[in-house]
Amino acid sequence: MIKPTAVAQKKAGKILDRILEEGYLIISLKMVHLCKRDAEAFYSIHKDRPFFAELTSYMSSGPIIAAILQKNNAVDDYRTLIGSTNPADAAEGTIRKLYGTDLGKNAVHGSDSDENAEVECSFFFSGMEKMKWK
Ligand code: RTP
Ligand code: MG
Repeated sequence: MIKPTAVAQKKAGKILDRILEEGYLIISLKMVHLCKRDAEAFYSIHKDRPFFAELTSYMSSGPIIAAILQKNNAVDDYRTLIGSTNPADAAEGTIRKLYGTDLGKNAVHGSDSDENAEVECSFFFSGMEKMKWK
């Protein structure tokens, strides 16, 4: 996902371009404005964390862009590409360092495992939209 601030700041094109340059295929792509309940469902893994209310309010504050990306070792490589959760700690040249503002407004979301990637892809996209490239 490209998070609301990065979308509002018109960074989505640059972020998607970088993702493509790094060798990912975009399987599906959509812009949507999540309601609070959608954001709570998407981030239910964090429902007991102290930042859950703040996170879900923010993620429903404006449109986000959701994408399914395909690449070998995509989950690990994408997390390297985006950098640490807090942009202040992210390595130079990473997406969060370049386009993130702070811990909450950190430009992008990435799945943390193949299993969660499947769940998260299914949250946004239908079976037909999840078809892999050959
Ligand atoms: P994400 O799920 O968004 O890709 O980020 P992540 O794996 O790097 O971080 P995670 O621990 O899953 O946290 C999800 C999002 O919650 C916000 N957060 N706020 N206030 C806080 O202490 C705090 N900690 C995390 C961040 O925006 C993070 O991306
Ligand atoms: Mg996470």
